[in-house]
Amino acid sequence: MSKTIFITGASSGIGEACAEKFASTKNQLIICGRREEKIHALRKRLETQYGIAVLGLILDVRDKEAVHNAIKKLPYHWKKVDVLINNAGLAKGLSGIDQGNSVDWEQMIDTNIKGLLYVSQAVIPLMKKNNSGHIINIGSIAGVETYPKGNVYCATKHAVASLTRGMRMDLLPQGIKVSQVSPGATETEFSIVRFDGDKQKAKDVYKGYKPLTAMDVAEVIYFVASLPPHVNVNDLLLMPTAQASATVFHKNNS
Ligand code: NDP
Ligand code: 8X3
Repeated sequence: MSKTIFITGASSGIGEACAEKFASTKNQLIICGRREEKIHALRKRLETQYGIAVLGLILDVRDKEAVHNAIKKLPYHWKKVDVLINNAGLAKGLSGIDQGNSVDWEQMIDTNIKGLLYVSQAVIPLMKKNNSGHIINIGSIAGVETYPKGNVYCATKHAVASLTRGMRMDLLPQGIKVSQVSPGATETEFSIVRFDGDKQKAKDVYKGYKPLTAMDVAEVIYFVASLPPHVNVNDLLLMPTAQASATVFHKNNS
C-alpha cells in the first residue's frame, strides 16, 4: 500500500536516492532541502517518471519556526506521515579540536542534532494521531567510532545514536517505530561539502576502493522501512566491503 514518506535532505546524495527508491515503489513523498531548484527539479521528475504525488518543501532544518510552520501548513491529505527519514546533515571541516572553526561546529550541531529534533518534534504529533509511524534517523560510522579530526561531526552523530535510543523508548506507547541506519563511506556531495567545495580533495577520500553509493544506502533504508509492523531494526551499520572501521580501509592506490 502507498505510504507518505517525509525525507529531509532530499536534494542530494542519500536523501535523493531514498526519494528515487520510495518513488519507484509508488509511495507519495514530501521532499525537503534548502536548494529550491534541486527540490523543484526532483519533484517534477519523480512525478512524471513514476506517476506519484510529490510535495517539495524548501526548508532549512535549523530554522525551528520555519520547520514548525511548514509542517503545520501541510495540506490535510499530506498530514498522515508514515515514515520520516531524518537524513539532512553534514560535516564541515576535518581538523584538530584546537584548529576547529566554531562557525562549522555550530552548523554541524544546529543541522545534525537540533534540525533532527525540530523536524521530529513537528512530525511526531501527526504520527501520534494515527498511533503509528516510523522514524528513521541517519547516523554514521562516525556515531559508533570517533576518528582523528572528526571531533564535532563524530559528536553530532553520537548524539543521533543516543537520540534514536531515547526516541524509541519515549514513542513506544504510541506504536511509533524508531530506527537508525548508519552508513560508512558513501560517495555523495558529503566530502565536497566537508572540504568547502574542493572536489579533488573530496574525490581522494574514495580513491583506491569502492565506496557505497547513495542508492546502496537507500536500498537498506527501504528494507528497514518495509518490514512488518511488529518488526523493527533498531540500529543498522553498513559499510563498503573495503572498510573495516572508521579508519581502516583496504585501498589499492597503484
Ligand atoms: P549530501 O551532501 O549529498 O546531502 C546532504 C543533504 O542534506 C542535502 O540534500 C542537503 O540539502 C541537506 N542539508 C544540509 N543541511 C541542511 C539544512 N540546514 N536544512 C535542510 N537540508 C540540509 O550528503 P549525504 O547524502 O552523504 O548525507 C546525508 C546524511 O548521511 C547526512 O546526515 C550525513 O551525515 C550522513 N552520512 C553520510 C555518509 C557519507 O559517507 N556520505 C556516511 C554516513 C552518514 P541542501 O544543501 O539543499 O539543503
Ligand atoms: C560520514 C562517514 O567516516 O566520513 O558520516 O564520518 S565519515
